[in-house]
Amino acid sequence: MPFVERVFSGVQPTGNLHLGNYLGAIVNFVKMQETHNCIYCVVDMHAITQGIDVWGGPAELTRNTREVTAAFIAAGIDPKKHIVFNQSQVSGHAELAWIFNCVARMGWLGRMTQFKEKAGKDRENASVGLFDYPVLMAADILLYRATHVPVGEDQKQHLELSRDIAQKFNNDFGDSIRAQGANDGLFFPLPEPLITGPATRVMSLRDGTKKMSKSDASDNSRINLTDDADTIAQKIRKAKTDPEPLPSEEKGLEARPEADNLVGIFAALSGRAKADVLREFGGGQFSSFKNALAELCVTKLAPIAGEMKRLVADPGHIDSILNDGSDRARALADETMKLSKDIVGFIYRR
Ligand code: AQP
Repeated sequence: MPFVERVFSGVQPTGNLHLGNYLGAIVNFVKMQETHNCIYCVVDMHAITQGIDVWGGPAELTRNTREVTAAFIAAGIDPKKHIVFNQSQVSGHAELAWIFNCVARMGWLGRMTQFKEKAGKDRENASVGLFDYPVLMAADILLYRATHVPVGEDQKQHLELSRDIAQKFNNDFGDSIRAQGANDGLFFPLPEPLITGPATRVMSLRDGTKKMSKSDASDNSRINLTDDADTIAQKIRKAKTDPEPLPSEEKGLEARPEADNLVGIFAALSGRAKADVLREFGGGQFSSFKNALAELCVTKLAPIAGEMKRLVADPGHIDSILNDGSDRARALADETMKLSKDIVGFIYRR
């Protein structure tokens, strides 16, 4: 069965969006619009998998859902040509996740490093939802039979699990799928991760070995998309570096994670190669490079922050975008759910 190429990806409304989310995911979301039909989802059901202290409670979830939607649009996603919606408005995500819960194996989920990191030592106290997060993610993607998923490097393992689930479903229900007329027995595509660009893993400004993250206790570890110019400049000035000047060649960044990260951010924001950035700044002190980086960050992020502010001031408009996107997503999802129910053998009102 040839699959129509379709892009799906999501972002959790769990707090301040940061430069890592922007460079690792949203920039690629914008680019993919030129070549594919795209579905971009604010994954509010994923957001509640951690403790309420992490996602902030109902009012915060609503506010963050609108803010992520605003970030998508401010960054250049067109919600009329493509689909922008919030996950909880389309019940197919939860329904397909249940079927996949019965396809995925405990051992597969037990190997997920993100669960181990997020649950920490107190695994007994982690929510069942946090453990099951990658199954819901597989359902998000496969509900639209999406073929391509732009994500940051940290999501690679979850994407591999989505492929395993799709493959096992196709195998387990092969006869039923063939009986439906799909003679090669493939109902779900094996979605391909698109982990591209020079900043697939943006690291913390305080520790070049840790990824930049919304949940880091230190706000100085990340540049938030809504930070003002002074805050951005201050965070970059304070960013951890080492005492050596910048190298003139990329090889010189090896074993210097903080320098490598800052050069990578500069390269990604300016659309230049790291080697090119080092040709300009190599041999110089960090202070002048940091000034140029701060200026670049402000130039690129200030218009997005300004537009986000304008958009969130009108929640009714954002909600109408999400409602319209959800209606269009639901039409596609319902189709997949009907076929999936036929394949599994569930009776439903036709
Ligand atoms: N540091 C990063 N570098 C590159 N890409 C990143 N992404 C996240 N952090 C980085 C990518 O952003 C997309 C949306 O991420 P998410 O909000 O759905 O999930 P997350 O990984 O939980 O984000 P955070 O910011 O790291 O949150 P916490 O602190 O909760 O762990 C994904 O494509 C992700 O790869």
